[in-house]
Amino acid sequence: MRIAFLGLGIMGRPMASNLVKAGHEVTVWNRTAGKEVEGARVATSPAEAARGAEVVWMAVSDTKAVETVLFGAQGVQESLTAGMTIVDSSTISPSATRKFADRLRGRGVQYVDAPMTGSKVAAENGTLIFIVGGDEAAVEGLKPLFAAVGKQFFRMGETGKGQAAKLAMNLQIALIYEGFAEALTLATKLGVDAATLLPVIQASMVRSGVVDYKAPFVMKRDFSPNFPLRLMHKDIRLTLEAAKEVRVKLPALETVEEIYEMATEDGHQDLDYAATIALLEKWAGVEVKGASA
Ligand code: NA7
Repeated sequence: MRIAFLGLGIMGRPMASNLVKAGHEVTVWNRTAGKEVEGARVATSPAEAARGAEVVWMAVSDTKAVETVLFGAQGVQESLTAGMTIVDSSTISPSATRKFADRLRGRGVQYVDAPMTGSKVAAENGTLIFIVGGDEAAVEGLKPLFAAVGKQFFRMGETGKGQAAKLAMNLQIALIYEGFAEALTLATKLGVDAATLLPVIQASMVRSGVVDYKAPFVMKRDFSPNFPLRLMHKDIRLTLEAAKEVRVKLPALETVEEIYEMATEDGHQDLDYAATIALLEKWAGVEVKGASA
């Protein structure tokens, strides 16, 4: 397929690369020039990248970025053709997604929101999971592309529901990690080493995918960004906004949002969200020690 891939960040670049490896004809664009993908053509604007594409796939930071890429100067909307499918794998507002789709309705294009779960490593290995909203036939047509960059996709319903479900997923990731980080901090302060506690966690019902994934990084104190704190913070805020729109109260997430706010004030925004533990450690006056630390 002819694909325009817009946004070559931590997630987008390996995704575009896997699409090339799967034999697709890929044109890439990134806001800041200089990022390339081997085997892909480079365009100088979203409009240029989208010209003649069957699928336009976005993986950019936030709602504003998606709006700019679609509707800004030299945006995708200048190159729409009937039959084109626009796929958005950024995590953005569900209600804004529906508005963007409405603005493009009537131009003969399909709009599919396909945010993903799995971070940098899954993007590199092609094992992402896509949480999808959009017309059933359009989603079906994307199957070979999802297979090239991911291991599974789940259709949640019409456009916007992929984003809604994604926020429900990240809410849990943020809260589960917060629980893990608080437990390690308290245990350390009470004199129990994290390295001693971890096997108990892993043997018990507390074990989770989040803990499996994050524990080795925490134990090595490797907070290089797999999923940057600033992006998890963005998702937490999006979740709270979406909840407010439907008058749902999320007290635990509201508290965790404050922790991300303070971690940002401490300058941790570009580290992995696992670095929120540093704030808990600062308050407790301890440092969680790993097995070999
Ligand atoms: P990164 O690594 O922070 O990359 C973000 C990308 O978005 C990067 O290509 C940016 O271009 C691009 N970006 C940011 N703002 C804009 C605007 N205003 N216009 C166009 N392009 C923009 O994020 P990830 O790859 O980890 O994540 C991408 C999405 O997937 C995000 O929603 C996550 O929550 C999930 P730059 O290189 O800075 O010029």
